[in-house]
Amino acid sequence: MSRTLRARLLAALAGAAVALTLSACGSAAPHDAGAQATALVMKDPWVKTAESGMSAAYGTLVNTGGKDVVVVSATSSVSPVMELHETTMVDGKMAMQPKAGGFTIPAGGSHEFKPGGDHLMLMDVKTPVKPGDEVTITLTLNDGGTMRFTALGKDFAGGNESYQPGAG
Ligand SMILES: [Cu+2]
Repeated sequence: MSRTLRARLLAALAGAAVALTLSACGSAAPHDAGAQATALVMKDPWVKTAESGMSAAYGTLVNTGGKDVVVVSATSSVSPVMELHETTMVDGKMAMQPKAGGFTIPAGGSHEFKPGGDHLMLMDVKTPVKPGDEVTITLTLNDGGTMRFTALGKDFAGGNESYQPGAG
């Protein structure tokens, strides 16, 4: 390879690197309020079937972005009132209570919602949730953005921890 050709090749590669850097910056433009919201992906979301009353939604929330995201509230098509719950031991029994401050999904990390652990609580189911039903759930994030996903209705016998309103 001639010296001139090598110099040209290097210059071309450097140019490509600059172009990549520019486009990466462009996608994170500050005026794009939806940028952070789209960094969250809910994997395998499902909601426990229920005729009425309380139920819960589960799944794994993945943060593909470079910033921590805090989920501060939730609402759904079948139960407008929802709470963010954690499960703890109270007097030797599993009990759930609102999670103070919401759930932080670390940058590049994930947070699992599962029976017996953290979950998205449907406080008052108005429309019965049957197996296979699609329930739209909207999460509100600490930056004011929202993130929406569809959870599938699924029969499940567990996740009946007693509720400790306002505990902790
Ligand atoms: Cu709960």
